[in-house]
Amino acid sequence: MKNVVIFGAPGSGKGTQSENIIAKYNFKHFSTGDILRKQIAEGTELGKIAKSFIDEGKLVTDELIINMLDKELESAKGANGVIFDGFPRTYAQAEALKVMLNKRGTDVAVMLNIQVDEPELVNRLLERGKVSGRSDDNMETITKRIKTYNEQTTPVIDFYKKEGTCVDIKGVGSIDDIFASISKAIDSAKEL
Ligand code: B4P
Repeated sequence: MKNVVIFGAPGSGKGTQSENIIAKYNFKHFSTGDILRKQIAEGTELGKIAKSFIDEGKLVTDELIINMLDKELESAKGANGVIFDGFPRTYAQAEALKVMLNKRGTDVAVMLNIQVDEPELVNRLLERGKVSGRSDDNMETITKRIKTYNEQTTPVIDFYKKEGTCVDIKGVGSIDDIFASISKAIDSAKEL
């Protein structure tokens, strides 16, 4: 089994490249952003709480996210691999993911650190905002999301560097070229 963490700033292409990974490797996909947006659309209690954080460009609390993912992980039994998209987003989430996977006899095989400069991130998210209808794809919230990423999410890179599983991926260029680098990193990662 290969557990893949796809990591990067908002708009770095995590969702886009996850679709390519699913098409090629048939891995199970957990996008915490997608799960939260589904909860919001269904008007659940979790969705109501999550919306207030997301619209402010803030992270939903670690406790809510970790409990949510621990439950979702039950459906990954027997999968060839799992993509964690948008999770972990804090050091505490990275530690919790290791515990969750270790108790199931596995671990993260590779962390793909997709690197994109800030002006390009802003451009992409503003473009997406024209069609996505997402309440967080506007200039004010995008600026807050990037600040949150720089302050709270970048320490996750150190976690995986220490684990020896972080692979830097140049995230600017054609989607196919970026995916070629990602495939190489996944193919080189050890099955766990
Ligand atoms: P997410 O849904 O994870 O969203 P994201 O980071 O904005 O998007 P992503 O990087 O997937 O970008 P995409 O591929 O679409 O999170 C939303 C919110 O949920 C967070 O802000 C937070 O509040 C909350 N949340 C989620 N997970 C959480 C957690 N673990 N803990 C706490 N809170 C959490 O790409 C963007 C655009 O770029 C697309 O339009 C795409 O077409 C384009 N694009 C992609 N690759 C390109 C390329 N190579 N060239 C040009 N354009 C490209």
